[in-house]
Amino acid sequence: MSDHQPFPGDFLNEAGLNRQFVFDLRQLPAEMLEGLEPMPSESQLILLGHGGRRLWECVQAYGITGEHPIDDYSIRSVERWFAEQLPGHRYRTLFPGDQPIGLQALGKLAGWHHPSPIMVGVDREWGSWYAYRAVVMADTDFAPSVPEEQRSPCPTCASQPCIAACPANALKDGEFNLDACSRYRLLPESACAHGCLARQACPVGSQHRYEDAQIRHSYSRSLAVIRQYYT
Ligand code: B12
Ligand code: SF4
Ligand code: SF4
Repeated sequence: MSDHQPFPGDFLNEAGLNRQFVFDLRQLPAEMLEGLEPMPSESQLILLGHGGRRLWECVQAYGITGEHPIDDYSIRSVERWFAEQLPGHRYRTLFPGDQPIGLQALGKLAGWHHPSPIMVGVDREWGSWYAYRAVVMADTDFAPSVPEEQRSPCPTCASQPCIAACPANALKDGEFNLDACSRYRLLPESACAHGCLARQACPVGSQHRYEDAQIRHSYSRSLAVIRQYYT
């Protein structure tokens, strides 16, 4: 029998934070912990993500408005999770926050991130329809998670429809051309101002494709960041 405390995952699944991974701090490479300065009582790093549509439904139901509704909702959900399911435990939310954290690098260690021509990670089950929502350092004692393997669909995707679907040819030379993508997205009549045609063309996990409103919301945010880079 394990001595670890049970992981209260049902609450998170219900809240739309349905991808969860527990790292023991001592199993993480030192460079992942740089600048995070764990306190002696902190023993684990918990990575929370979402896959599919439920998170956005929860955000809408929660009625959060403002510039960062998904981040705000994720922070509140983590607060509620600790208050209701893990009373007495101490934690720090590292992301969302000001701390720079390589989420895809962390996702790689968890077996979530698999590189793809579109740069957004793509997974056999979720396709590209997942993202990283929170990273928490805590004094918990959950059983460390085991990374899932062989979940990348790209190596066996013979026709690679994502590449041909990009009107800016940003994926064509085996390297993502962020400049070509960004310039195309900024054009007045761009077909990609509020969504990515290459991402939509990927057949993997299409049943988990976000609602149009979520796609529009997220791409409007990245477009605003790109606009700042280019002005
Ligand atoms: C800066 C950033 C951007 C910048 C540029 C990326 C860049 N090359 O600098 C911009 C604003 C363009 C961007 C856009 C998007 N992003 Co972004 N972005 C980030 C952010 C905040 C930091 C990345 C970084 O600089 N890491 C540090 C450096 C040192 O790491 P790195 O190892 O050198 O680079 C890694 C990534 O940056 C990635 N990468 C490199 N170039 C590009 C280009 C793009 C477009 C993307 C998505 C990734 C990417 O490849 C490396 C693999 O590990 C991460 C969140 C995070 N904190 O990690 C999200 C993140 C990578 N973005 C994400 C997403 C979803 C998007 C968008 C699809 C959002 C949207 N719906 O509009 C768009 C892409 C659409 C498009 N074609 O424009 C997700 C990816 C989720 C996944 N499943 O993998 C992340 C992880 C955020 C999250 N909370 O989950 N993004
Ligand atoms: S279309 Fe194929 S190569 Fe492109 S992201 Fe999807 S699985 Fe990967
Ligand atoms: S947003 Fe448009 S231009 Fe950029 S990679 Fe996707 S399809 Fe290509």
